[in-house]
Amino acid sequence: MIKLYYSPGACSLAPHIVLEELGIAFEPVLVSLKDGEQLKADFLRVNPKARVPALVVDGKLLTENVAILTYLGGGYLSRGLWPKETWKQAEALSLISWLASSVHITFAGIARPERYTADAAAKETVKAQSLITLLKYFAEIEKMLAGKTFAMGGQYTVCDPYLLVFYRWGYRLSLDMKTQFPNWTKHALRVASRPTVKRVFEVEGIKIDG
Ligand SMILES: N[C@@H](CCC(=O)N[C@@H](CS)C(=O)NCC(=O)O)C(=O)O
Repeated sequence: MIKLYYSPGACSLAPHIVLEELGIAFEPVLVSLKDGEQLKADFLRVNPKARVPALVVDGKLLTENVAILTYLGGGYLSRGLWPKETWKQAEALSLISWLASSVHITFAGIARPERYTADAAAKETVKAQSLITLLKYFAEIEKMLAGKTFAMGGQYTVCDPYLLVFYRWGYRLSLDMKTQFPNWTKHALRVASRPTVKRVFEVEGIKIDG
């Protein structure tokens, strides 16, 4: 029995899409971050870290996108969402680790500057500097996707829905994603056009740009 605790449009969107894509039985469980449900006792009993995604497999908890995506991709290798060759696997791991430890964290500097400083003026500095850093990372993603169908080349992998999470968040920051990041936009539209992704967007009540 697999349960995925998610919040609409949060980084849990990546494993949500992957689970749908794998075609295995799972139960999506809504934890609304905007309503602060991650801090309520019911969810803290599941994940004391108070974050989504939380994947529960046969009663055992797995947190962290890098671990969850690796488990789902590698654990269901025959479904084709994880490279088969060791070098390619390491490359996929390298990408999702960078997304989690650099790109995601930089968003936190913009949306949650209080994690880095209690000083009101310094918060504005953290936000401004984080945006500069984020744009640098977005430019790297844009370059990486040039001439590619998917992040790993021809194969659609768990990396692609994870990239889609941050593409959508670009709109939240009112970035002109289409003009500034045309390669990434093509990639995001390609991923979003998959029937599995459409179904998950519907369940989460989200769109590619909002
Ligand atoms: N490193 C974790 C980050 C998880 C995380 O920060 N999730 C966010 C949603 S994108 C969350 O649950 N935030 C709730 C909060 O900060 O209170 C991962 O990659 O899984």
